[in-house]
Formats: sequence, structure tokens, C-alpha cells
Amino acid sequence: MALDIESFELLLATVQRFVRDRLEPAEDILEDSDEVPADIVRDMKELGLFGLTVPEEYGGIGLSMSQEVLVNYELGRTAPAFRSVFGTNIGIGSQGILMDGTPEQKRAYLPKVASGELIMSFALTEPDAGTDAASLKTRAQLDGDHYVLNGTKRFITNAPRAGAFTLMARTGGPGAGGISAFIVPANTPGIKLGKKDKKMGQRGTMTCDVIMENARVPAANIIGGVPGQGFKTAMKVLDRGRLNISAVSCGAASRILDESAAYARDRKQFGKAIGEFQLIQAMLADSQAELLAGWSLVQDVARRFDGKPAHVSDPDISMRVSCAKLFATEMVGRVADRGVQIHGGAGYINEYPVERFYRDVRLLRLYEGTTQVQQLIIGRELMRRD
Ligand code: COS
Repeated sequence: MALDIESFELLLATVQRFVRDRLEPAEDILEDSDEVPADIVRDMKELGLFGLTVPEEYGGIGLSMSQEVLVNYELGRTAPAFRSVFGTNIGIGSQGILMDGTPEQKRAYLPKVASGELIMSFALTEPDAGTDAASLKTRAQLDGDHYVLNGTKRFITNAPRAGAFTLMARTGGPGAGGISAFIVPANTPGIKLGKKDKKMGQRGTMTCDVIMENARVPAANIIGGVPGQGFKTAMKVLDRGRLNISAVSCGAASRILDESAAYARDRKQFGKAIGEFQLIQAMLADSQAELLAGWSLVQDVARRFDGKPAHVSDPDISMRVSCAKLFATEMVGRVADRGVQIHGGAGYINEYPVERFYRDVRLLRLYEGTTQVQQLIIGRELMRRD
């Protein structure tokens, strides 16, 4: 599944222009209001951003993984909250249906996801199940042809905007094999949202708890129709999600580097531009080299997904995804830190984008699997090999 080269180049150029001319100038408004302006959301829908990954047969654009990371790189160059509006739709919110859903589920949900009529969100994490996702406690009890859901999901991105959740709950015994993935409409009686989380950065993104008290969901809403497959679905979804976060990290690093180089060219001390001093150049050089290394890795891993059916997983690719997420998200943390350092005291003032990026990129090392989870996945895969 991929868009033809000519159409894709046109799309990529449009996204680049949209980021530069429309989103970057709105970053301060976003930061102050903690909200993505409604006219920007409307333009995103018109551009087709909500349907980037949904196949054409369901009304989307149907990008390949290699194409998707290129688009996410461009979106990474601005505040993450803009991408977040549709990020769960093209990513973790809907991919479970695309990968493992029944033909009926795909037909019922994917066209609405692609048009942006339906916002989907991914609900795995719980108060007591973060890194140890297989220990989740949300209970789904069979009652006739429905399941009754009870439990709490935590830090759920886009929950206040969501029309439906891909939600993991326990239908069976302990461990990963007892988990099923459900499509849960947000307006199901018994579902409540917690208050909006106050975060360190990424202002304009919306996260909160999703609380279920006897919420009844049709048994037909189990993704793929077979209970006990939900953990695997979630892990496959996260494989792609983690690579997209790696691409966003590279995009963010490129913007921070551009801002830092521009500042170094402009700012004068000791009678000349600070960029003429080799100690400043060394920081820029390290950031440039690390960015190129990370981006090469992300593109290499993306190519390995292309041409493979979405529902099939490959432990070697999962391991490489973890390498990409580990490296790219840590890399952008270092690039942001150097960016603030190059700006000096000005880098600590929110007049400059590096101050905001410094806070925004911190989350990239945490969500969709911490750096330590990525290390664990890589280490375990290496130990499995002869
Ligand atoms: N694709 C397909 N299947 C996968 C998979 C993948 N990437 N990763 C694991 N599985 C399968 C395993 O093969 C195993 O199947 P079998 O029981 O048939 O052998 C099953 O899922 C359980 O896997 P595993 O034993 O590795 O589970 P663990 O409980 O040890 O969990 C970690 C492993 C820690 C890696 C996992 O819980 C994880 O990724 N945690 C972080 C969660 C996360 O990213 N949260 C963020 C939420 S979204 S913001």
C-alpha cells in the first residue's frame, strides 16, 4: 500500500508548506491558549491529514510506512499538539482495526476515521499498568451478547475529542493472553472522562483518564471478533506508532537545529557572531551528525515494513523499531538541550521556540514505551537468537 510517487511528492510539499506557513506562525497562540484553533483543524481535514494511513478503498490516502515517516518528519518541525489532533486517527487509535479488524469493522469505522468525522483514541495504560501493560486490570465481563466494562484508563491522548476508543480490557485470565481489544464508542453509557491532565509541555494536546462503570459494549466490538488477541494487536499497533514517534523526533531535531544555527549566525559576542566560535560549532556539529544518524535509521526501518501485510509482525522489525525509538527520542533530547545552551539565557525564555521544544520533546522518551522498554525489547530479542 503506497501512494504513487508523483502524488506523494505533491502531498509532502503541501504538508511542508502547511507546517511552515500555517502551523509555525500559530505556535504561540497554541502555547498561550492550550488549544488547537478550530480553523486549523478544519484545514487539516481538508488536506486529508486524518486519512493519511487509511487505505484508499476506505476513503484514505493509504501511505506506505516510508511515506508516513517522511510526513511525520515534517510535522515534527512544529509543536506536537498540531499532529496530535489527527495523530491518533492515523496511528494508534485506528491501526488496530486496520490490522486485525473484521471486514465489517473496517467498513464501519475506517471511512469515518479517514474523513475526520470520527476521532479514535488508543486506551491501554492504567493507573497500575504502564510499562507492564500485560498486567492491566480493566475487566470485561461477558453478559449475553455484550461485555460489561469496568476500570480506569490513564493519560489517554485525545480522549476529550474521541468518538471511539481502541481499548484493551481483560476478558480472560491473567497475563497477555487474557486481554482483548475493543472498539468502544465514547458515548457508551457508563463512560466518564477525568479532568484534563496538566502537563510539562505539549500544550494543546489533550489527555485525561477514561473511567468505565458498567459500560456495556457489544461482543461484536472485539477487534477481529476473537477474544484474547488484544495484547498482540496493541503491540503491533505500537510497533508502527513508535517508528512514527522516531520520525517526529527527527523532524523536531531538525527544527531545533535550524533555530540554533540561525541564532548562532545572528547573535554577536566578543565582536563576532557566536557561530564563529568553535565551541558553538561543536554543539551544532554533534546535533547535525546525530540527527542524520537517527533519520537514516528511521528510514531504514520504515522500508522494512513496506510491502508486508499490516497484520503480520516480525520480531526483527520490532527490535529495529525499538532501536529507532531509543536512539531518535534520546537524540532529540540532546539536540534540544544543546539548542537551549547555544541560545544561552535567551533559551530559557519562552520567546524562543527552543524553550518550548525542550519541554515538548521530553515526552517522546516516555510515551509509547519508555527508553527502558525499548532497551528491554532489544535485549530480549538479542538473547533469543542463537
Ligand atoms: N507484535 C506482535 N506480538 C507481540 C509483540 C509485537 N511487537 N510483542 C509481543 N508480542 C506477543 C508475544 O509474542 C507474546 O505472545 P505469545 O504469548 O503468543 O508468545 C505476547 O505478545 C506477550 O508478549 P511478552 O511476553 O513480550 O509480554 P510482556 O508482558 O513481557 O511485555 C513489554 C513486554 C514490556 C515489551 C510490553 O508490555 C510493552 O511494550 N510495554 C510498554 C507499553 C507501552 O508502550 N505503553 C505505552 C502506552 S501507549 S502511549
